[in-house]
Amino acid sequence: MKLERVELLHVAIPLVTPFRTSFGTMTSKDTFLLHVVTDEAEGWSEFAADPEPLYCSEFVAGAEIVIRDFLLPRIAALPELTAAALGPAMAKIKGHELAKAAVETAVLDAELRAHGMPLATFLGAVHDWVPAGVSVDIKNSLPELLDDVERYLAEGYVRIKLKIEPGWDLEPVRAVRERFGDGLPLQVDANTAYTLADAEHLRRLDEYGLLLIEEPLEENNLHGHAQLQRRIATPVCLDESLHSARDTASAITMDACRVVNVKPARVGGYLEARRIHDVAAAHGVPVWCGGMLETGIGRAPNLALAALPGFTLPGDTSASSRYFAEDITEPFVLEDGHLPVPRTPGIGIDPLPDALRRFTTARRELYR
Ligand code: OSB
Ligand code: MG
Repeated sequence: MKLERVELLHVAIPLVTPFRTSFGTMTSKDTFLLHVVTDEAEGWSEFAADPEPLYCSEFVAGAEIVIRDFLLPRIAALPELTAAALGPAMAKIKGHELAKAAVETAVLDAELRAHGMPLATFLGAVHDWVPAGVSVDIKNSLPELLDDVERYLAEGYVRIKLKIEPGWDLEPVRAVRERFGDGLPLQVDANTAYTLADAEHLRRLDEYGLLLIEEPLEENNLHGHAQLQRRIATPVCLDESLHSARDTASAITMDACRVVNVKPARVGGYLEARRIHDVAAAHGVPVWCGGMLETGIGRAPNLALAALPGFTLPGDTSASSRYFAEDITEPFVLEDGHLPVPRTPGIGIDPLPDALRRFTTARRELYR
């Protein structure tokens, strides 16, 4: 393929309810889409991070500059544009996995559309439907939390994840267990809110039979997570600390990570995400697909990945209605606790022109 044009569309889509975590509160999904035009096909992707670097070091305005000034010139210089060639072409640019993932995914979408192949087929998906979990944010009160969990369970979600932070951890977990029983698949996500000094406190979560505790300690503190795992029975799962298949191999070897949250954006794209799946599967470590409150453009390819055989735990890939009253694509709808894996070429979905027009706040041509 030959790269002809790359367009960036800033979008802002209101969330149905604010989403509060240990690192901040979001009220809208405010990011950009990339639209790549080649001589053979077009592709779409969504940048996964937010306007502020609170979840990770990348952010919307910074990613636009990185893509425009450092990534696109390198891929435009390739004699033949393929998704596989992008990793090596972008490797000299340090970090910026989420920006690289946006570029790679849009090119991969175009390439697969040119070949008439669905992303699920390309990645090696073995399921047509994937079980959906839901990530429940930090609430102002326990009754509010229990109401939300009850509603999600009534909608069919098969696993609940509670966001936790110091002051909102043992009580909400105990309340959810008391109300919904020991059979409910339940896990927690701290988004780096604790330190190793909290190990004895976190050990008190052991009695609640959680599937896992996600990223309790500082980003990239693999040693600390291994130390913590020696002191608690709940399996430690890493999110923020894993940026590559190599990180994942190191973390597994150190026993810093007994479960892996795979977010393709966090690891530079779907090709590296598949390698992480392979590394974890080879070690018998379960993986699941994380989320970043994506619009349908980011959700569709995540569902393809979540259909790989090593994704043995339900992910944070919830239905569109969990996030948005109106999405930028046809919505993904929960059926019996599952979401369908897109089976048309590429990522298998396009923005709806009318919704895209209304949600777009700025449009810039990054390459021509
Ligand atoms: O840590 O998994 C996380 C949302 C934004 C940023 C980080 C995280 C999350 C979630 C929600 O937990 C996942 C989702 O429903 O998309
Ligand atoms: Mg997380």
